[in-house]
Amino acid sequence: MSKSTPSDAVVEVNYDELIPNNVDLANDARLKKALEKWQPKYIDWWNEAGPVDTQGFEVYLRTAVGVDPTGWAKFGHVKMPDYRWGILLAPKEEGRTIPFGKHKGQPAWQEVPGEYRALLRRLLVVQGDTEPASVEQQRYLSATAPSLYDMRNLFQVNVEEGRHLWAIVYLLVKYFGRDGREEAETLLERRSSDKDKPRILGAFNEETPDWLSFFMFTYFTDRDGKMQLQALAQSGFDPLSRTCRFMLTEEAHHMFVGENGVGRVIQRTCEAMNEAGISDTSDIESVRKLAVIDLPTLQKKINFHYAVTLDLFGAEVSTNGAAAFTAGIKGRFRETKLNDDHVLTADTYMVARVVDGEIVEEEETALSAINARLLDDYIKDASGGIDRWNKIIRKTGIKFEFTLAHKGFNRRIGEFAEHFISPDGEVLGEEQWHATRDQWLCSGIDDSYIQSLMQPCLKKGQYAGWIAEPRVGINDQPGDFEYVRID
Ligand code: BYC
Ligand code: FE
Ligand code: FE
Repeated sequence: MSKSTPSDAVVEVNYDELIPNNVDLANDARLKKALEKWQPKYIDWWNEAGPVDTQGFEVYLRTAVGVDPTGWAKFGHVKMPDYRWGILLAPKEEGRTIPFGKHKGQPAWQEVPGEYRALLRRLLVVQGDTEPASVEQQRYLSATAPSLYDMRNLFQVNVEEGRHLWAIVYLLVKYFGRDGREEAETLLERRSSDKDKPRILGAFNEETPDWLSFFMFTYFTDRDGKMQLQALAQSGFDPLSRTCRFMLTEEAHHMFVGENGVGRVIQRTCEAMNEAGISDTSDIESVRKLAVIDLPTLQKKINFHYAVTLDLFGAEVSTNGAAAFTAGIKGRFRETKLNDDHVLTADTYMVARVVDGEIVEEEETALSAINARLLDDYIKDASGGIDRWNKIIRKTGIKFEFTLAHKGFNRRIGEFAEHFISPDGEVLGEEQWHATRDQWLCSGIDDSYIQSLMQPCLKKGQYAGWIAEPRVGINDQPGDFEYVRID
C-alpha cells in the first residue's frame, strides 16, 4: 500500500488485518466475518460510484493510524482502492455517565438499550447515508481539478467520508444484528439524486457540478456534519460517542478545504479586478471577461449552500428531536459545557416563524426546540468564515461584503418551508420572490459561466486562473509537490 516513510506516530491500529481497527476485531469472529463480507461490496461501490477514472492515481493521502491527538495520521502516496479504511474509536472514558436527558447521571450504555433501538438505528442510518452520498456527488470533479493540490484535497475528503461510512457500518453491524447488516447493505445501494433510490436528506441529492460548489459544500454542508457529530458525540450510547469523537478529528480538514478554497477564489477575483483597474463589483460583465468569478455570483453560491444546509437540521420544532434528547441519544452542541440542568423539562427556547405575514419569535419548550437550537449554533459557527472571507476582500481594497441570508431564505424544511423570504428577512409574495430570485440564486447563465471556467490544470505547482495558489502546502510540502501522480 502506502509508500510513505513510517512516522513516529503511536501505531495503535492493527494493520496486519484486512480491516485496520482499534476495536479488537480479531477477537470478535462474528463481527469480523460480517464486515469482511461487506468489504468487497464497499469496494464495488467505491469503484462504481466513487471518483471516476482514478484507479491508477497515486494520491498523497493522510491515513488514520491511531487515535493519539498528536500523531493520529501518516502521509504517503496511495492508490485509492488500496486506501486502508479503518475502524477507529476515540479512547474510552472510564466512568463516563449519560450527560443529559431522563437517564442523566446513569452509567453510559455499552449496549443498545432495547427501548431506543429503533430511534438509534434511524439516526445511524441517516448519518451513515450522508457519507457515501457526498462521495457520489463529487464523483466527476477530479476531471476538472484546478490543480493537483486541490485534486488531492478532494480525494482526501472522499476517502475520509468513506471511512465515516465504515464507522457507522461498524456500529450497525456490531450492535443491530441482522437489521444492522441489512441497513449496511442498503447504505451501498442508495445513490445521490437517483430517481428510485435517492439518498435520505435533501442536500445530499443536489449536484456538486463544479469546484466552487465543492468548496461551498465542504464549508457549509460538512459543517452540518460537524454539528450533528458533536450532538451525537454527547450520546449516552458510548460506542456512538467514541465513534463520533474520532470522526470529528477528520472533519476539521474538510471544512478547511472549503474555507480555504472559497478564500482563494475571492483572493484571485479581487487581484484580477485590481490588475484590470475595475472597482465596481456590480460590473459583472467586465469581471467575467477576466475569467474569474465575480463577487455577486459568489454571494449567490453562499446563499444556496447555506439554505440547503439549514434544511439538514430538520424542522425547528420536532418531536423526533425532543425524543432523541430525552432518551439520552442525541445531545446539544457542547452539551457538557452548557450551564443548565441538561434535562430541560422546565426550559423554553425562542423560535422564529411567520405569523400573519411577519417574522416573529415565539416561545417553545426547550425540548421541542432542540433542532432550532442546533440550527442557531450552526449559524454562529458558520458566520466565522464569512468574516474571514470579508477580510480577504478588505485587504485588497475592493469594497464588497458577503452576508449570511436570513435563516428563512429559500427553505424547504421547517417553519419557513411554505414561505417566501428574501435574504434580508422580508416576507414576500410568491410572485415577487420568483421575480427577484435570480438576484439571490444562480441562474442558468451563472451556472454555465462557472462551468466554462472548469478546465483542468494538472501541472505540478500550477493553478487554474480563477483560483489563487494556497499559501502553504499539505503537510508542509513545497509548492511544486506532486500531490497526485497520474499515469
Ligand atoms: N431532507 O422532525 P424532523 C454529514 C425528515 S451531515 C429530507 O423535521 P428530525 C456530512 C426526517 O428524516 C450530518 N428529509 O427532523 C456532511 C424525518 O423523516 P422520518 C448528517 C428530511 O428527525 C457532508 C422527517 O423529515 N447527520 O455528516 O428531528 C459530507 C421529520 O423530521 C430533512 C445527521 O443528520 C431533509 N433536509 O431531524 C458528508 C444526524 N430534514 O424519520 C457527511 C442524524 C428532516 O419521519 N440525523 N427530514 O422518515 C438526525 O439527527 C435527524 O435525522 C435530522 C432530522 C437532524 C436529519
Ligand atoms: Fe463525514
Ligand atoms: Fe466531512
